[in-house]
Amino acid sequence: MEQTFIMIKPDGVQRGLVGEIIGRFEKKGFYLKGLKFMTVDRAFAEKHYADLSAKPFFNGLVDYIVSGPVVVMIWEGKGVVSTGRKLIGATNPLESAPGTIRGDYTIDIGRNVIHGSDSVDSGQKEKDLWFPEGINWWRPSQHSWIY
Ligand code: 3AN
Repeated sequence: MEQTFIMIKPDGVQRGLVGEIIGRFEKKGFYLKGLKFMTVDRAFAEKHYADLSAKPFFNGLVDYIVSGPVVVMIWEGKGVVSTGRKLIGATNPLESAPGTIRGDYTIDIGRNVIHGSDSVDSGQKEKDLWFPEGINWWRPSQHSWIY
């Protein structure tokens, strides 16, 4: 079953959006498979955003991610990578549709509340980076109410 890595960024935590964001993924029908509340250092944030290291906003992005605790999660379900990104909305909150998380709760691309993996492959890599200890073992197929 497909999995994705989702991070509620420091502004999402500080603005009290954790429950709202988790609720949107739960109500859609995805399964929460891993969850941690943690603070990371610059080296770790730089590793997570390594693909963006040449961008002019890279240092500011790292400052932002290390500025406070984040909530990191693994969500599982059919099409969770692309549908998760639809729930999140476009990168620039001024372009994210109302009804999406970014569309409803943020206006600044540099404070856009949440991260979601952009492919199944990067989801796997981000899971390995953020959850080196592994995640919970339970499977949706043990239950019948969604699948
Ligand atoms: P997404 O998070 O929607 O996949 P990416 O991967 O292009 O978007 O960008 C990663 C993160 O970098 C964004 N979530 C945002 O916090 C930050 N970012 C992207 N573009 C800019 C920008 N032009 N100025 C400041 N921060 C940016």
